[in-house]
Amino acid sequence: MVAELSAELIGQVEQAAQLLQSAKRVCILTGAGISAESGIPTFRDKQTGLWENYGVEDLATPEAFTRDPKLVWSWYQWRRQLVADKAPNPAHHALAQWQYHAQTSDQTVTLITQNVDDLHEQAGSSVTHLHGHLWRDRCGQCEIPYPEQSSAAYIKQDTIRFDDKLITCPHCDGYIRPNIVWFGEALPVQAWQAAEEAAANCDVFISIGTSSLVYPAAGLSQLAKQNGAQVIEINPDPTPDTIVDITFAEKAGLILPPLIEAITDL
Ligand code: BV8
Ligand code: ZN
Repeated sequence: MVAELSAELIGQVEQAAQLLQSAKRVCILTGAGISAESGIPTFRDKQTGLWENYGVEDLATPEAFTRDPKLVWSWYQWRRQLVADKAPNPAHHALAQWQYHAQTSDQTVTLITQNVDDLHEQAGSSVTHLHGHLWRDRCGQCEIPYPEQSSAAYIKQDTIRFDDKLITCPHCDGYIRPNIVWFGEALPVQAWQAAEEAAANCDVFISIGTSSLVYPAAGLSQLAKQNGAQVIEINPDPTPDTIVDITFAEKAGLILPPLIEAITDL
């Protein structure tokens, strides 16, 4: 893996590995960019096909669902179909390997994601979802999980349907919607508290594959910095996150495997 890196990048990986190896608490925040190499388009990518004339902000809001539930539900069914056959990439696997290695060390590696796909779980990571789960539904009115048994441990129902027929809640006359945090909606309290605690108390904060544009998630690196953490960013494109100490302007799938190898081998 390291063979693909330039001498400069190898030096940066070694510098970051030294920092991370001695860190007691690490907080990682991932965004859509970590799933890009698995073939899942990011939010920055232009929408395609049927959806090319819609912006995420036109569809991922409670107002859009109230106005046109069928349109919004169809968009999520289309996204589920798009994501269903995608697999974790080397970046997901590297993070899961690091968490596994940390179990027998005195290091805590907390993974927080903005993503609604389950590729971190598929790679074996334990992860906190700030913006919900693409594979979970709930009633848009009484908020009961649908189907009810899916509210327990995270299971990806094998009986996922992709048709875009609206489903009415068995308990009230509300429509079933994805259990996802839309723009203008509050984040799940426990998930947000876990993210704030991890960011405020970490020695190193790593931001991977996020444009750092959406709040409150985008404020976590600032919170970490204010509490004395070093901040590392892995993103091929520049972001407005100006408090970064080490920037890898590269793809996560290229940087994370050698970085985790360097940390766990040290
Ligand atoms: C809230 C689920 C308050 C949906 C998402 C006006 C009205 C209301 C609210 C607001 C407002 N103005 C501002 C706000 C706040 C708003 C916000 O921040 N808006 C933005 C647009 C300014 N935030 C909210 O509304 C949040 N809620 O504030 O509630 C409240 C409080 C109490 C009570 C009631 C209300 C909720 C925000 C969550 C929205 N849901 N996702 C779905 O998936 O359908 S957001 C969605 O976009 C993602 O989850 C993520 O969080 C966000 C940004 O996406 P990224 O993950 O960063 O992906 P992106 O495509 O942007 O970037 C990818 C990056 O990867 C790029 O930089 C690229 O260069 C890089 N990359 C590409 N390839 C690779 C790579 N990196 C590494 N390796 C690669 N190979
Ligand atoms: Zn209901």
